[in-house]
Amino acid sequence: MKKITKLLVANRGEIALRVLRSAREMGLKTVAIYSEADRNALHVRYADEAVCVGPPASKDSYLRGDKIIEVCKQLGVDAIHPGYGFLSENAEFARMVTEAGITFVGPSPEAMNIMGDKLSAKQAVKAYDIPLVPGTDEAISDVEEAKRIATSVGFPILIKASAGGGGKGMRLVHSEGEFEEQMKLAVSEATSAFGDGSVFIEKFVTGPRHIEIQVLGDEHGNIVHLFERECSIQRRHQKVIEEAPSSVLTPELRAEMGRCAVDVARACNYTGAGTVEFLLDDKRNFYFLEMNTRLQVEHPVTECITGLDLVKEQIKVAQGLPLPFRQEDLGITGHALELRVYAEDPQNNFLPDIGKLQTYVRPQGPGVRVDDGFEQGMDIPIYYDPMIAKLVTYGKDRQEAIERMLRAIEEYQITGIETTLGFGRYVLTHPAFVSGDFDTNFIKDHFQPNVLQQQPSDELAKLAAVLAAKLLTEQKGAAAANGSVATGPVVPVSNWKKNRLAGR
Ligand code: MV4
Repeated sequence: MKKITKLLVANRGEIALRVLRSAREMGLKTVAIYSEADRNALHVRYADEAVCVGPPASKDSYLRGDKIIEVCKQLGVDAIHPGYGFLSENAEFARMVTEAGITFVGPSPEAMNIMGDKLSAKQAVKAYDIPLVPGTDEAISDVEEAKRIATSVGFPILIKASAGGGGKGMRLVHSEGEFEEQMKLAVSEATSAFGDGSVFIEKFVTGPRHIEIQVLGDEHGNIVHLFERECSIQRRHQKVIEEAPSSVLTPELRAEMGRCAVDVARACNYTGAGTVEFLLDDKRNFYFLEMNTRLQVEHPVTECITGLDLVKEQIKVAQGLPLPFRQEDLGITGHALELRVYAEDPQNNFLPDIGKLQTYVRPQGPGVRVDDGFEQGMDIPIYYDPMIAKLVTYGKDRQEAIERMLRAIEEYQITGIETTLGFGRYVLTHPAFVSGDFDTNFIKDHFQPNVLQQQPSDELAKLAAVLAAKLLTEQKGAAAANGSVATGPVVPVSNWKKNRLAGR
């Protein structure tokens, strides 16, 4: 047992606060780190101790692994939780932490290295029966050979950088004539972006859904999955809405994808919380894409439907404890949605809109969870990700989760900056979203900035949602997005300031 008594959170913002909360519940002493831009941040105030690790830029503070380890030694910290982003998937940092005698709350550096590279991930899972997108499972360097392979796979194809991820370093090739030029570009881009020019080919799956499975492994060889998250609603590889469970998975498909996800984790002796990403095509074939070796932003929806605290599970596993449940003990209850609220202006190409949170009042009430790291009066710093909050709602079914989300958006009061709240409401009331019939092209297909300008009453929005949802329940997903919902997408912004709450 590597007993943890004092935990340092090597992160900032909402995830730092979220991790600190679970640590506190477990009776651990807590340490925050912060940059000069985050002196007044909530995570700094929440922790028992806080140490400034440098100037605002991430590379001078939150990415300074050496300084962070130094802080641990000075304060007698025995474990580091890296959150997501920053150093969370840096195998070298994990190794340095371990070598300093500190517990890294996360997988081994070896597992991170295997899964951090798409081709080595494909190689690792080869021994298992896991469906991969047709293409190459080795780096291609010879253009002529690559062209032959692409032709036999069939266009359109994607050229992907092995070291890439989250959409970085991908090139779509429609025909043989474009191939050579695109491959040269892909290799040179991968070389400059990742210092590794390895690329491979995959058949392009058109209009896929992005479905990911949460896994959890311990140091005794036990691995379970915690079901899926549907993450297809994204804009330029930035997720906007996530939900669990997905409305397209049958129990059989869920079990099959779950088994594959567990095998992917087994292929690298995974410990801790991880996520296995799949594409699901329109015929419900699924393909393993990549594994993320960290706790993800959208983990709260999984917590809602499983009743687990993933951060606590991570910390217990890091202490060497066996998982306290088996796969057959786990189940799904209810439905959860997460809306990422960004300080961005949807009317202006989602440009980050930093500034002071003049008004900041969170929604409350049944089935609402807000994970954030700000308070009224605070400035949103320009140096980091513009996400201000994750608005999570939970209900007995999908319809209740949607209704609660719409109600929560209405209650949310934010002024001083533009946010994506109204954009979220647009998506949540769109018949294609409400019906469950959407894929990763949803925003491309259904959103232009001008849709946020017409502002019918919010009652109408609710009605639209309810109508479309009813249609779904009655016709079990088959119909819906066939145009029979006349109301169309409705309503942009939070209405609170106009009249509603003031009048009550
Ligand atoms: C694909 C694909 C279609 N076919 N691979 C984008 C992020 C990275 N994790 C993988 N991505 C994709 N890989 C094949 N063979 C389409 C995407 C993709 C996508 C995937 C998940 C969520 C949103 C997406 C948006 C555009 C493209």
